[in-house]
Amino acid sequence: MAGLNLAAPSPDAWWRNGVIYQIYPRSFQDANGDGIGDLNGIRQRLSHVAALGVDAIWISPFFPSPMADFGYDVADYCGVDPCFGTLADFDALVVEAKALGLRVVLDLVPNHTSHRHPWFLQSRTSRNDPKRDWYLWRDPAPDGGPPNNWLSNFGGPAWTLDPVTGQYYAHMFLKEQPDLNWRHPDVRRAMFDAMRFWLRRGVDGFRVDAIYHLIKDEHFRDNPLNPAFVPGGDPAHRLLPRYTVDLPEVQAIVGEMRRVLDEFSSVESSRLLIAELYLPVHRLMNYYGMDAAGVVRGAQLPFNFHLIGAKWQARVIDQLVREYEAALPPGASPNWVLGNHDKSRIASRVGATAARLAAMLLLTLRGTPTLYYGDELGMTDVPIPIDEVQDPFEKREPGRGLGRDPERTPMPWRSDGANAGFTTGRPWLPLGRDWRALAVDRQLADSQSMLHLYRRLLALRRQSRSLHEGAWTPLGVSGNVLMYARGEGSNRLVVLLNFGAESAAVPLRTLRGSDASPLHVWLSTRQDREGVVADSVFLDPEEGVILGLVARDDRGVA
Ligand code: TEU
Ligand code: CA
Repeated sequence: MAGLNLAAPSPDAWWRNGVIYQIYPRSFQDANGDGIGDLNGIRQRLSHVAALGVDAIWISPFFPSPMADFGYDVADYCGVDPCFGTLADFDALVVEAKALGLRVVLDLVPNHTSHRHPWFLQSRTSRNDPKRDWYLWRDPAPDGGPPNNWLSNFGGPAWTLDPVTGQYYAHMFLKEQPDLNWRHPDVRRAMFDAMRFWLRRGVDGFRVDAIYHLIKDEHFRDNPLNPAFVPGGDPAHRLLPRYTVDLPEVQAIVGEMRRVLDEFSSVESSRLLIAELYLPVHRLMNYYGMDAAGVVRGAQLPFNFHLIGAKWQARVIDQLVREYEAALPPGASPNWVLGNHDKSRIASRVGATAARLAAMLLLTLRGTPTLYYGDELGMTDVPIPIDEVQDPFEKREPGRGLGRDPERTPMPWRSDGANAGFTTGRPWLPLGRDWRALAVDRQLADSQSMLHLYRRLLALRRQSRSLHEGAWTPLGVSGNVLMYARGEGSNRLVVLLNFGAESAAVPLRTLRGSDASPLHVWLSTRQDREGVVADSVFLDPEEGVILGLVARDDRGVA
């Protein structure tokens, strides 16, 4: 039993070493044949998620919505859109998820509501309406145009003139998504009550959408020009979002949200706050909300999206992980993300073989990984014919590669039949051409599939204390091979990731330090090659391996 290395993590920190799986509900499983995934579909597929070996699901919005932004335009924070099911379906989903050991995290969209939300309908009726100040209304500029130069993330101005009262309202996204005024105490109260509604129903936390936008400059100053803007790029990047993003007051709100979650936390189980923020590493750190005693009072997981934009080179990733690890305040937990419903899929960004390497990277870094549904199958971005485009961003800025439909296509479950077992009807977005080869049933039958690699990696992470909570120690870069260790002493694991298109040899003496014993291959991304390595590790192009001092067989359980 040498090297046996199992430990129960501290009970309040399920999320600290847990793995989160993001479900985009429209595209996961359709249970009623209308071509749109739904809550009952998720229920049918929970066993897939549990067998994968993750700890929690985060479900993108399923609340009543006109679907201008596919649910990120909420018309009722305390309900279920009929296209996704009912509140009873949701309650059943929670019960069934818990029974399988899965936590449930919801998507909270507090920055804006739908333009059809009763709050906005009331707010727009008159300048004196009690709900007027729940949103951001301003007079036109002297020329009748928008009050300032702020831009919508989806192209065009962040202001729309409402003829009813002759004022403009602000929207960081679509005009169908008016921004709430988070300086108004009643807005905060209303949103916190919506959180409590779901917490009482047993949810384990929230991923909070666009959280860094919550507060805008109170003087409504113009944003400065972005000197690095390249014409033809994302039009929202023409300006630097100085007065619309990451204002210091946001952090106080994050603290308030956390206190709402803590009302429902217990020693056995803390409720989780995940903050969606695209920010440089040093600015992310503020969102932990460390207090003087070194306790996280803000978001436990301010999303770290840096792997999404990083250049796919060992040296770049090495630098990124070092910078991020070094920036973490003591007591704060790291987290990593490869993709989500807004970004090109990892397998399309780096290629099919390197996507296996990316899986090993994601699941062997320290902290909490978030997986995007379908990445465990190696799904790629699916080109969408122009007449089938759904995403409003693509419709507003067509043909520029900004649209998000390609990474939101239906999950292929079965290689037989017409629509991959996703729906008996017509899927709301087309399946990728490779859906038969990618289907879950096919991959289950192939021990070398991406799905089995994900399962093995997740199983290893669960079994190995070094992997799920051990220290991360950089071992440098050799050529295009990224090298790091997890854990200490005889339990230490070494991870070698060959980012290069050439094979590589890594001499063991560069890894082992003073320890002279041979290393054992625990897992490779390319083939079954468990065995002893005595001198050098030879890596195929884009191969990753996990090595241990002690052979798996000698370790008893792990
Ligand atoms: O995305 C918000 C967000 O921050 C991104 O759109 C961001 O501006 C961009 O990706 C930076 O590169 C969230 C949701 O994830 C997205 O699906 C919604 O459309 C949006 O908010 C509005 O709710
Ligand atoms: Ca459906």
